[in-house]
Amino acid sequence: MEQNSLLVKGMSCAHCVKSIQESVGALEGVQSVNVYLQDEKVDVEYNAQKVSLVKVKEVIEEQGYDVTGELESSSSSCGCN
Ligand SMILES: [Cu+2]
Repeated sequence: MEQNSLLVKGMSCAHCVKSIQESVGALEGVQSVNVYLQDEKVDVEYNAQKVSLVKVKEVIEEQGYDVTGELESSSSSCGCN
């Protein structure tokens, strides 16, 4: 399971939170979605075999928000694969 944090601009109320949670959460392979309105951050946990981060970003952008970046994966991976 991969975990990433995306920086998302344009979220302003509980409705925004809900629409992102529902649209991203509906993707196959997405395990959990946490939206932090104050931090303009969306944490997503997903199965990389089933869904890509690119797809997650697309879905957020389809809802009318801007994905401006991503934070390093919060799992303690060493990156050597
Ligand atoms: Cu809103």
